Amino acid sequence: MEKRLQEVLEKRFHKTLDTCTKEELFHALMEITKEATGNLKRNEGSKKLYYISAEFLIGKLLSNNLINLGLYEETEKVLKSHGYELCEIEELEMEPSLGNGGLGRLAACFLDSIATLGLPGDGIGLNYHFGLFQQKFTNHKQQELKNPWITKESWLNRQSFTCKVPFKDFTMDGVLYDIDVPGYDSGCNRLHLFDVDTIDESIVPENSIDFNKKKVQENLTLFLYPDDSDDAGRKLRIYQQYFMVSCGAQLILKEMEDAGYDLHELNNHAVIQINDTHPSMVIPELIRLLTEEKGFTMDEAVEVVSKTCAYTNHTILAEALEKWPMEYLEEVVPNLVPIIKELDERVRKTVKDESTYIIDAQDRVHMAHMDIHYGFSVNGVAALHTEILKNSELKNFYDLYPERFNNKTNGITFRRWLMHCNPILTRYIESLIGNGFKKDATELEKLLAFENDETVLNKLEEIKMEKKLEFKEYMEETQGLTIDEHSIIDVQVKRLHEYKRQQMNALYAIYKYMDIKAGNKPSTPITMIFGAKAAPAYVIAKDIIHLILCLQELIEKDPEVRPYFRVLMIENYNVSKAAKVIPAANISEQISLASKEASGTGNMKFMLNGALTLGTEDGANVEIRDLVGEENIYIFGRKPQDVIDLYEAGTYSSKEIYEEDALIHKLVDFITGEELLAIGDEESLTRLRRELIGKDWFMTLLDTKEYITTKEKVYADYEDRKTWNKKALINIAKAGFFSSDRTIAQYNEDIWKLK
Ligand code: 26Q
Repeated sequence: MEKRLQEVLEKRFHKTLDTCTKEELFHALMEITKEATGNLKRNEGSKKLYYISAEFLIGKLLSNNLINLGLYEETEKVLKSHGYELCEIEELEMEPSLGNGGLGRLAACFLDSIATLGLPGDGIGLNYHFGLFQQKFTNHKQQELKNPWITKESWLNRQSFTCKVPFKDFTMDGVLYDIDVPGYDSGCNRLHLFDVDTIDESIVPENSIDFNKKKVQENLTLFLYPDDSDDAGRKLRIYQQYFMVSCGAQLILKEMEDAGYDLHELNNHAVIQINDTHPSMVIPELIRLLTEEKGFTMDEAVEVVSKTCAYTNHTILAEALEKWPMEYLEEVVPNLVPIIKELDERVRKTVKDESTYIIDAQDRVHMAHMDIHYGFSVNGVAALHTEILKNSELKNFYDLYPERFNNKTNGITFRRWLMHCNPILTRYIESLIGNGFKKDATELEKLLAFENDETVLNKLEEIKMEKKLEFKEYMEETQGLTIDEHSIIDVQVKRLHEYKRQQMNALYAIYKYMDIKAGNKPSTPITMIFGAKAAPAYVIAKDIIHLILCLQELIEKDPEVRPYFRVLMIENYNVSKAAKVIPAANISEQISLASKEASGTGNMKFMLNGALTLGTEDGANVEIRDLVGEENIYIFGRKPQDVIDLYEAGTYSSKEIYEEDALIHKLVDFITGEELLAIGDEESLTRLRRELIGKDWFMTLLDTKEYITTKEKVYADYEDRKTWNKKALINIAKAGFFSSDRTIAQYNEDIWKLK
């Protein structure tokens, strides 16, 4: 590595390891890493997976690629001997923000595991120039800025493949950029990101995310759409989706033909995993290409496409299920309209249940319905989620096609979420149980042999302290906030959404603030940390951020409370910040309204790094509980079935709770009390308080009391550090199940069957 680094530095910059700048060093390292990845063998076989997704939240790549290539430690040593730290070089890399949250990050973890397991499988997505917006806090509010991440030299490799995508009044030329995906000690796959050469980045002003939505040729791949985006952007979203699937479908067919396969046997050589409904138009697009360009009859095309496509559902929120007005499709993708109508007709001929039709009475196209009728597999992302799909949300489909439904509980790549983000813990685990867990994560269970070993438990606590200190330094440098490393670090980081109930955590903060003001000081100080982006058009979500930032300001300025209790918000929460805060956490907040969080994956990352979960009976929390046992997790709140019944009955009234419960009344009123109004914006805080009392669609007030008592118990339990550390050890030991290597092995075994 040293020799090669010196060569590259000399050739490119006429510098040496001792004279180069950090930027030059970063570029040299990127070049060497790309070269090493390029030399890996491609994973190959007679059947290939295409994982098609509007989001791939891959994060920074330098360190992870070095780890997977087996070059990390050597590189670290070489740099150290010349006075550099690899982690400071890593800071110079821009983070691609090609995803919103869980779904996008899952796709990235999957790519890592697919390559690691040696399976031939590529990702297909879009190359958004500004990704998701960048978040800045101004006047205690979220401000959105563009987030350029593509530098002159980057991980993107331009390819020669091009294709034409026909829209209504014009055709666009798709171009392709690939990012190599090296597996851990394995071969290599690719992430294909499609783009257009006519994009004009200059139409977006500085400090803004506004642009002319009508100029599709210039704006198509500028931004990733945040969920719940405004109506004006919805058509553009269809343009993006169609562009992605048409380019993807053309690439797939070309690869199949180049390999000499008969397209009538497409399903024997390709499987397409549709990541939520965002890429669903790949089904009618493939049918269009096969019938219009490859001489297929409609019957032949429908049959082979149905045997090739599989669909993953990531949400049970009705409002998040995509239903596009036919009118929009006619305006954007008229080529697909007759095909979608034909697919709907075929359903109508054989199925009585109107609720499963693709086109509904309001002439809206239900993307998920198309996926289920014309795909061979439907999966949920955690055991509970899949059961809810089968028994309520998609019951009518389950009755039709029970054999298509299956569960694939999500997972995370341990290369990023243990080895990279927590090398000291990784090394310590290795010293205890050897390095077999790096290839087989279930070997972490060997740690259970040490559950009563005080030396080991103390060492785990020391490692946590070290990660807290690193995080403290980072927060000081980036946001000027000095964290008390001796405090309990209690973290809720995830997209902001009412169903995830950051507002309930904020109500707890109000409770604690008042309690301390009343003279009850906690024995160990508490630091509550939030990190979340809100969709720019999601008003209440932004109000919740405002509330949290106002609480932060109130407490930071209060010398009576600040030494004991603080509320801090991480600005622009993203993958790299996740990798910094998660290893420092003692408590993992997973407090969604039961039945609403399909799985969650942050919960798995915290557990793996020795934090204890404070959560509801939701998503993968249920499986975490089953693995670690009731005594090693804190579960509270209304049960999923109760919540489903409450919605069904329509009897939930937050107003009643507010009026009958004096404590809740006080907490909710504090939102518009004089302390916060002196800091924040009256309109925003009033709207939030009114929402909580008048609607509270995600039932915050239902669980608030039990949340407060449970959280008090968690904090009290922290005082018995030995028992706490034992619980942490058991969480780490039981995390092996949540390796995405396991998830991918199951996808392959049950769905993909790659050869
Ligand atoms: C839809 C229409 C228009 C614009 C945007 C969207 C849109 C964008 C993103 C809808 C949904 C998303 C993202 C969903 C998501 O991240 N779901 C999460 O997926 C994770 C991986 O399976 C789960 O762990 C989480 O529980 C689930 O919320």
